[in-house]
Amino acid sequence: MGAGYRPEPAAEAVDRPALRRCVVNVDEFANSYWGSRALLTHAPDLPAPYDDLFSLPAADELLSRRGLRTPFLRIAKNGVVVGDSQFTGPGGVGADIPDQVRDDKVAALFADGHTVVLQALHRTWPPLVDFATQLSADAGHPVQINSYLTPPESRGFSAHYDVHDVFVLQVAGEKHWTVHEPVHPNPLRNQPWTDHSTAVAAAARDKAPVVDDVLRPGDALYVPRGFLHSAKALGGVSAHLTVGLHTLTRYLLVQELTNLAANEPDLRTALPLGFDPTDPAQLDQLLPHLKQLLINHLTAATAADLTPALRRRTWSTTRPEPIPPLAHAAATKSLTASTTVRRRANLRYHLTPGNPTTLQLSDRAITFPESTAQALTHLLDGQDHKVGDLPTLTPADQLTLVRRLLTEAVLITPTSQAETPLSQARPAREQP
Ligand SMILES: O=C(O)CCC(=O)C(=O)O
Repeated sequence: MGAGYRPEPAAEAVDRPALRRCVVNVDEFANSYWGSRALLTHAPDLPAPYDDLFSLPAADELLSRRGLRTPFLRIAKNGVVVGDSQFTGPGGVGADIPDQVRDDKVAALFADGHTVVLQALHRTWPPLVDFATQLSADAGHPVQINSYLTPPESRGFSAHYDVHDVFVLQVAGEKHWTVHEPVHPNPLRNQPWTDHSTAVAAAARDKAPVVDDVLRPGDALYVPRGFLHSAKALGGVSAHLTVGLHTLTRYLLVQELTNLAANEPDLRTALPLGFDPTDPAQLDQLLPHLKQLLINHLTAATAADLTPALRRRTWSTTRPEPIPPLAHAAATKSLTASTTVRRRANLRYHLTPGNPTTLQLSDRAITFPESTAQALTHLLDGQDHKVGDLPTLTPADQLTLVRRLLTEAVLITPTSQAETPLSQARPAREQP
């Protein structure tokens, strides 16, 4: 599998509806831009503007009526971040925790030219919860969403790079963006721009930008991680969504491959008595043999050795479709043979038929009798199923199995889910 390998999309993300709102041609994006080039797409070429996802009134509601707390908010002007205490305080009786956002303070800072950043909207604003869930299924990488609200003629942040890829989706107003090639390509999460601040400032000042353009409502800009960027609002208030893809990298696989070395007894032996690991001469004596042991170990490692660790590490980074606890409990209680159920969208799992049949989830494994394997395979395929139609089980066993999977939050009943774009689109990451 070479560097240019492109996997087929997960079965139920084939249409990639969220990704298609960010780029015109998904295949061209995957082959020619992903991780390597910035891409600006203007609204007329995209399916729809983004005002169904977020808006200035939505931002106002979050800032004034939702009891938002830090760190769900950041405020900055011209590259200087404002301390939390300047815009937080207790919320009054019954809500006196002091880290709550003060709407009056935010209003004053915004009027003074500060940019307000609403963070983790993929957790707090329902249309963005659904959009992030779908996009992470479409892209195969975990997604977070922030929004930047900038007053007219203002700049919140100086040139910097992010350690994740972003789609900038312009919601309201106009913002002038400048994007430059990286000074440190493909930064890992522990390689922030502040480690290269002098080079970043020099490149942003002296080099020709790869994007130097104005984003207007409905435009989308893809900025791969490492690319330097800064932006300034033009005449009106600007609001954009920054949809961050927390890129899973080849280095992640390298880390997990080397972690497997912990299973090799020879690699766990003690260093010689009196050994000084900071002395290059002593290390020189040891390294050739050690490297050879490691190479032997890496050469023997298989994909099957790696997958359990990778499941543990990656599955918990993305949340599946939300479940409304009260409606879900009511639906579970009133289950009958005619109830329709389906797998919870974007739930990560691995089913191993056998005695017992094991369903591996992100945080636990559940076992079932072997006789349920066929019914389980049906139930997990992402489609709607009537309980009474499940194969190979008696009516009583059909109900028992489905009730268990509802209780484990593996299945949902479509009727108990809110009518959201997500529940209609049924995104999922299929794991055969
Ligand atoms: O709008 C700005 O000032 C910067 C925005 C930014 O860095 C981002 O969206 O990632």
